[in-house]
Amino acid sequence: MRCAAVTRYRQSVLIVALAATLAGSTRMSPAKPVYGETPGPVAPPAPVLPVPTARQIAWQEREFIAFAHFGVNTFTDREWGEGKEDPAIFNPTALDARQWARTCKDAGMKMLILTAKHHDGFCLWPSRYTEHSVKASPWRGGKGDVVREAADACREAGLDFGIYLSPWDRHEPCYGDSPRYNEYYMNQLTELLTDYGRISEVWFDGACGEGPNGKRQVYDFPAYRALVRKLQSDACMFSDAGPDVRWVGNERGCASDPNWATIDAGRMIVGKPNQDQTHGVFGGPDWVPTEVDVSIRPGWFYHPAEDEKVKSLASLLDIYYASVGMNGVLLLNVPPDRRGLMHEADAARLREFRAVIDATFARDLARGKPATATNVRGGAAAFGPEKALDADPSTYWATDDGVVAASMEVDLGGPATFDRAMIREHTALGQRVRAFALEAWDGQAWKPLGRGQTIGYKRLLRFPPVTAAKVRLKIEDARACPTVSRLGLFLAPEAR
Ligand code: FUL
Repeated sequence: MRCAAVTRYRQSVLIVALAATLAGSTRMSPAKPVYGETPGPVAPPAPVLPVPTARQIAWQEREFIAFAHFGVNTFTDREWGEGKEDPAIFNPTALDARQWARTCKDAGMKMLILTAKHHDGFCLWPSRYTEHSVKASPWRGGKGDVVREAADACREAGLDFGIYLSPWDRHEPCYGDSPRYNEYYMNQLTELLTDYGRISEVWFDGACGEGPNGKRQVYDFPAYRALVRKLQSDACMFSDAGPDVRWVGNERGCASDPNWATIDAGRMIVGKPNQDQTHGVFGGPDWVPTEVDVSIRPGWFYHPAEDEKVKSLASLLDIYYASVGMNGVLLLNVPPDRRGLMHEADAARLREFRAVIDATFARDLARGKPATATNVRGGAAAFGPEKALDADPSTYWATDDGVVAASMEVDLGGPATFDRAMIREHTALGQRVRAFALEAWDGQAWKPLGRGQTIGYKRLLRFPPVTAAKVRLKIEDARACPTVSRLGLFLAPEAR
């Protein structure tokens, strides 16, 4: 539904732009309209390429998603299995995928990505292409299918579902015989992409620990990608190099400023992360935004010894502001334990986290306030600064073509206290802003609250509580006229 709406929106943007261009060419004197009047349609800014696809927009709008690392490692207390594990050890005593879905849903996550196969090669579904799977385990008498239970539970809870299928496989004998293993891998992908309903993300892990004397497998990524596109055209593919979503370059849970949604994909190689992972490339030719993967515990898999080491609330909040608040999507791993449940300690921490995020962003002190701007596109109310303060995410403040530095000022109608700001660009028309600053009027002068390079889909700023009656957003530089769809001001519960 959402994808169709986005496509329709794009079509209407193009039609409006075309109509306005034709109308403009016959106009005798293009007198500048006075802001607030209705001088006829003003064309929206032309897109600045590249722009996100509908599937990438849907992915970014999820903002916060879950990873579930689960498999033989859960039972051996390891992070990387060797591929020699006896399937008999896989025997969760109380597996309940609905509890996973509930835990994720309550945390405000929008999708769950399950490790259908990790590097050890053990498959959580009864693949027809190997015996090394749940069907050789005692769990559910060898008739179980974790992928099925997880996919069904997610669908029932209204969560999207994604799969992680490790290319590196330490069990499969044909690994290293490149054509044969590529066929094996694609057969498994086909099973996962045809038998489990809608798959919204496919995670291609670049890790390989074979070492200099290990097996050499040349992965056929172009063929893998074509297969995903053919079987699940809405699915986003993650890897170091995209094509839809890129790794952020660390597993600490932070993107850094700048974090451009664009890269030069031709320079990226899966398994060989480079500097572009972290920052992207401003004005790069390919739209491949960052997914920030991090675990709620030190390890990716469940280890009983880490029950006391679940990340603190403060650390999860830092991660949130450095990922969702830095133009990324947060992929937080919550590993099911040996019972087959997400652990109580993790679930409790997620509830605390959600409560703080909800309370922080419940009341936007700038919503609906009057605003002025140094430049408004065509002087048209449709592109006025109030559009960054309304409840409609599809409207935005925009300037005239060529105006890449401008500011908007919000009148809060009296002193208001806040310590968080949310700024967003209308990224359906491309990521434009390259430098901005936020300031508050203290009665005598403008005082800096924060500045940065990246805004993108969403930028969150944290600063000590400030009381002010006016706030100014300065766009200092942009690739093309800026499109600001949101300026929000909030007070976190910690400061109330
Ligand atoms: C890495 C893997 O080696 C880890 O085990 C984990 O799956 C992480 C998300 O990606 O590359």
